Formats: sequence, structure tokens, C-alpha cells
Amino acid sequence: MLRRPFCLSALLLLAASAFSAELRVKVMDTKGKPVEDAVVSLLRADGIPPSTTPLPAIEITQNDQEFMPYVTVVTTGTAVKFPNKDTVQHHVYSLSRPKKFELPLYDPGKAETIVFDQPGIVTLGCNIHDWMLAYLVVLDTPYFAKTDAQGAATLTAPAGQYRFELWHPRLTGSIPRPLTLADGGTEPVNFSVHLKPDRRLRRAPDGKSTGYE
Ligand SMILES: [Cu+2]
Repeated sequence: MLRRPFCLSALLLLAASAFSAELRVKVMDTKGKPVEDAVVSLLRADGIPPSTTPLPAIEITQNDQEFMPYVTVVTTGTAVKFPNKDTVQHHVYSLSRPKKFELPLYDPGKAETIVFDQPGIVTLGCNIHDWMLAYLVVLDTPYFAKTDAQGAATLTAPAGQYRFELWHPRLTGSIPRPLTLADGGTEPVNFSVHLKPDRRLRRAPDGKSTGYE
């Protein structure tokens, strides 16, 4: 009878420590400037996908003839809403393998929803406004984060063996590497990455694109 409370508290302790491992990541470019919008994620090294649940209330808006945010990360199965919060119509589409779709011309104030049921990178564009560009990163793992303006991100996951991945729109492919997440935390990981030139179309004041930057 006396053992039961002990076992219960031991289990609770175990459960608490299993979810306490934290990994801090810093991403800089080769010139030492912080890299924002890099997506860092952890996949289990044994290949078994961790259980994920679709994220609630994810939106990629169209406002002032731009997508917001530029990079969004979701788990597989997430329904993403595309509200037109602009004063003009948009025609959102993607030709990317994980989800080819099209939301034909829709009016300000309207919102369409798409479910992203395959992992991968989905590039978003607008048929009317060539410069509109955004990325949706669909992951089969709940352990991910996106770097902020300082190039910093913090991941939290159970201690264990992982494959760490780093993705950014201006990187070629992703950078995978094995990583052990120690119970209670791991040393921060710093990356210096070589980014391709920014190929985003620059937007002219009259609303017409002027070509590559
Ligand atoms: Cu548009």
C-alpha cells in the first residue's frame, strides 16, 4: 500500500523530465547577420514519427498585397485559413508537390481553408500579384520552431536521439544532422549558413513588379 504513492510520484517525475529537454538554436549567415524565418525541427532518429495533432487557428493572410507571415510552420493535417484582409481580390495557388491547390479570385473579407495532409514545403503565390510569395512548412513532428529576428529559436522535446533539420527559403535543401537531446537540456547549437540571393520580386510603388532584386 505504501508503494503506490511512491510509484505515482516517480512516474510523474519521469513524465516531467521526459518533456523538459530544451534546445536553443542560433542561425547566422556567413556575414554574421541573424537569419530570420529559418525552420528548425527534430525527427526521431529511429524513424518512428512522433504523434502529431493538427494545429488550431492557423492563418496566412493577404493584406496590402502581401502574404503574412512569410514563413508558417504546421503539423501534417492542419487546416490553414487564407483570409483576404485586403481591399483587392487575390487568387492564391500552389504548384508544390505536397499540396497543389488553387483558390480562384476571391473578394476582400472572404476566407478559404485548405487542409495540408502531406509533409513538405508548400510555396504559395498569387496569380494576380507576382511578388506575393510565402512558404508553408508542413512537418510530421510536433518538435519545431522558427527563428526570430535575432536568428534564435528554442525547441522543446523529450530527451532522445533525433535527426535535426534546418530549412530556410534561401537554403538549398535542408541541413540534417544527428542530435542527442539530453535530459534537462543541451548545449546551444549555432549554425552559420550560406544563403542564396533573395530572389523575391520587388514591388514597385504602382503595384507592378520590377523584376528580381
Ligand atoms: Cu494577390
